[in-house]
Parts: sequence; C-alpha cells; structure tokens
Amino acid sequence: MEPVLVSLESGVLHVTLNRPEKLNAFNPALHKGLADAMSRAESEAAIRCLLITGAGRGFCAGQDLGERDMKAAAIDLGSGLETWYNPLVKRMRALPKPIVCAVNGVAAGAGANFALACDLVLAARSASFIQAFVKIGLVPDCGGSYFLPRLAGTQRAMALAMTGDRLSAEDAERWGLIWKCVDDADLKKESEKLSLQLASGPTRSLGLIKKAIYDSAGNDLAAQLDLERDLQREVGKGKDYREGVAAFLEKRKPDFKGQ
Ligand code: T3D
Repeated sequence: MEPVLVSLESGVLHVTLNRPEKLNAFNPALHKGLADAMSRAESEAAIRCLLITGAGRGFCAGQDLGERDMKAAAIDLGSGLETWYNPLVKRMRALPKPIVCAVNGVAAGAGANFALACDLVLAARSASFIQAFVKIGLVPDCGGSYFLPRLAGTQRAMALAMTGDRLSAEDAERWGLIWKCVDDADLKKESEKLSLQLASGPTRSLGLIKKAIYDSAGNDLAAQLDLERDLQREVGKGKDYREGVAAFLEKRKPDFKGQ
C-alpha cells in the first residue's frame, strides 16, 4: 500500500496520507512520499494548489512511535527532525502555491503541527488537535512552538503544549488556529471547492500573498511596506494582472493562467 496517494486533477495536487491503520503516523516511507509530492509541486507548473488530507478516521497521529529503537543506549531525535520534519515545513512555507489542509480526524503531535504548517486549514467538526508531545516527555516540533503562539497567543499555546489536552475543531476555529470547521459530511466538498478556486486563481499573486503574510512575522512596518512595494512591482509585470483588470473592465470572469 502506498503511504501517500497523489493525483493531479484540474490543477489541484491531491495528497492523501495513507497509513490508516496507524492513523497516518509518520514513518520514513510516508515522509519520502510527502517529499516526492513536494518536489512535484515545486517543479510542475500545472500544479497550482495542493490539497492534503488523511485516509481513514484520522488525519495524522504524528511520529510513528513504534519506529524508534527504545533499547538503544542513546536516541538522537534531532536527526529525524533534521532529515524529515524541518525540510518538509520549510518547503511547505516556501512553496509559491497555496496548500489547503482538510483535517478529517485527529491530528496529534507532529501531525497537528504539519496541518498548521499548511496555508489554509479546514477541519471536520469531529476532528481534534492534540499537542501530544508532553505526554511522552517531548517538546512540540514540526513548527508547533512557532505556529501556536502566533496563531493562538502565548497563554493558549502554553496550555496546549503543557497539558497535551485535546482541542476540538470548533475551538480550533474559534481560537484562530484554523480557517474553518465544517460538518464532517461537507469536508471533502468544501476543501475541494476551495482548492479548485485557488487552482484557477492568479498563482503568482497567491504565492506572493503567502510570502507577504508569512514574512510579516519577522518584519517591522517599514520593512513590510518595502516588501509590499517589491511584490506588487513583480506581480504587476504578470499576465494575470492584465487579465484581471481586462476582465473587470469587460464585466466578465477572469481567466487566470497562473502567470
Ligand atoms: O521520534 C521522533 O522523531 C520525535 C518526533 C516526534 C514528533 C511527534 O509527533 S511526537 C508525538 C507522537 N504522537 C503521539 O504521541 C500520539 C499517539 N497517539 C495517540 O495518542 C492516540 O492514538 C490518538 C489520541 C492520536 C488517537 O486515539 P484513538 O483512541 O482514537 O486511537 P488509538 O486506538 O490510540 O490508535 C489507533 C491505532 O493507531 C492503534 O493501533 P492498534 O492498537 O489498533 O494496532 C495505535 O497504536 C496506532 N497509533 C496511533 N498513534 C500512533 C500509532 N501507532 C504508532 N505511532 C503513533 N503515533
């Protein structure tokens, strides 16, 4: 069974974590499948949006805890982060295309933070988010200690990380951790609709919107204004800008080509 299912439909690269018997926990094969999907997304112009979800009843239960040699005298957990998780999160953030996540069930540990690394997160009402690390004596990884305080504030981030309590999808929406919580039966339809909308949008503009929003975390206002000027200059040279304005003036729907 392939640990990651990948298919391209109408500009959307559908990426499905596929180890349902382990709630799609990360192992090297799953990481490799994700890395390959990222390589496709980076190199193929026909891919204009990614839609990530999980097979079965869970989204992703984080690191596969059965994979570590607990009899070993010393275990270097830093090396797994260096090899797999950190490059994955960096590539997701740097990808100049939108990544939609459809959280179909529980998202725990690195699985929760992998979801938060996506650009727009939808979750089924029955889904939940667990910073499970503390329950096994670890600290948040896969970007959790960066995303949580920025999205939810210091107190809520601290409480989630220190208690490992389960956060419902509804609370995750209320706290601003995710974009939207939808009824379970609607998750597929809603996430595909959003992905198709983004895949037919001005891809270059969407990629630079992503850069502007993420870079703002490290910029002061003056630096951000400069960045906006530079990005606007760049997208202003694109065909999609001309098409957008022409469509507005001609009172028709724009036909963006992602250029
Ligand atoms: O090692 C490093 O590289 C360090 C990096 C760490 C990053 C991390 O992600 S650390 C955090 C790892 N994840 C966890 O600690 C979560 C462990 N899982 C759970 O707490 C629970 O499974 C859930 C709360 C996520 C879901 O609970 P529930 O009751 O809905 O399902 P379940 O019965 O516990 O799990 C279903 C099956 O999936 C079960 O297998 P079985 O008994 O039917 O054969 C369970 O063992 C398996 N499973 C769930 N999570 C993992 C897992 N197997 C391996 N690793 C898992 N993380």
